[in-house]
Amino acid sequence: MTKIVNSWNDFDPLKRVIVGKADFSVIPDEEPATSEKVPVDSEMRGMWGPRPTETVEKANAALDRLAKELESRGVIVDRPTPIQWNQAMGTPDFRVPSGMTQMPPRDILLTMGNEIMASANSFRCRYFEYLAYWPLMNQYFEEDPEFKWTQAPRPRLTDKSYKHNYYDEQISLEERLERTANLDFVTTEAEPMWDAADVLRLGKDLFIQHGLTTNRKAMEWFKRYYPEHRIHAVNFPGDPYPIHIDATFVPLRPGLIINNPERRLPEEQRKIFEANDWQIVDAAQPSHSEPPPLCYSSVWLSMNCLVLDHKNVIIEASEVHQAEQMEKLGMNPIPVDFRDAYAFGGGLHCATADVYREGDCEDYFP
Ligand code: DAV
Repeated sequence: MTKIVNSWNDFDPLKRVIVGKADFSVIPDEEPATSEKVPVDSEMRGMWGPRPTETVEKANAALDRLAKELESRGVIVDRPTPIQWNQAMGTPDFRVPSGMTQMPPRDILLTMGNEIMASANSFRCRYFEYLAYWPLMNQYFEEDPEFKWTQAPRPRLTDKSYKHNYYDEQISLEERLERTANLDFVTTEAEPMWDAADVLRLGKDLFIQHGLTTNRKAMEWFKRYYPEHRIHAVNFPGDPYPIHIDATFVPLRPGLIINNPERRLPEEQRKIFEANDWQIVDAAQPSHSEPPPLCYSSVWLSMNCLVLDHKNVIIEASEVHQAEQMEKLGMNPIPVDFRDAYAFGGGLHCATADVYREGDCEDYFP
């Protein structure tokens, strides 16, 4: 029996990680929570169904490249068990024509020390995604006597969980930004809802983005579930589609965070970092002006890197400006050709979930 699960942040030495798989991925039909995520000018509007096979194969090749790079550096890589998402699913409260994917494990799994918790996602099409990770969770459970296998309270995702007609008319970018500034999102406060990728772990402190995928009630739930931790709700007024914190606010090592220059953390929320001598640096510009086809995410996946330790960081091979900045910041960027996986839910950080990093739960903001 060995210790398999341990991770308190995104930068201590990575020893074991889950890398997603693109098999059976579906572009989900619109539902109350998802249509808001699809930009109006996107070619994805109104489309749903299995993703083209060729794109799935290319995404899997990119994910395999990442896995190989990690293994060559001594990191153990675990993979989920793909599920056929192209089938109708339902609960007593809702029905959906399909699931979505098991690509971005970061959205589903939150590792807190020796615990891995499946999140309370707001997309109905992602309700059963955790099942793709259950074989791994069961394995960790059998092999690691201290592993805590947890599931956050399952949201019911009835119609009460969403603001309907929230985006009925095509609203302007300005209006979207105004709504972000006013913390007015498509999800209601009917029940706690959160995506694990909205949670930034820095030891004793959790910085959680309040946005389209995580509501305020989730913050309250975190406070009660982790009474030993400090929970900080953060928001980034420059983001018209605030989903997930990992293309917005990305720690590289203790004391250093890169921040999306279009989505800067408000002055008030910067204080805790400044008071503890943390440096917040504007991230370099992305290399691309558009995301790849059929992609939900923005070009800022450029900063969605996977930190291996306080020096080494995997970044997307085409993101040369980000690489240059990493070097200037004293990091060693390791390029992996990964853009073919972007459309399946995100970049290098999204595509992974921590299993083991060396190190304990530190107090960086005493
Ligand atoms: O900038 O589109 C992407 C994060 C996906 N997990 C963005 C956020």
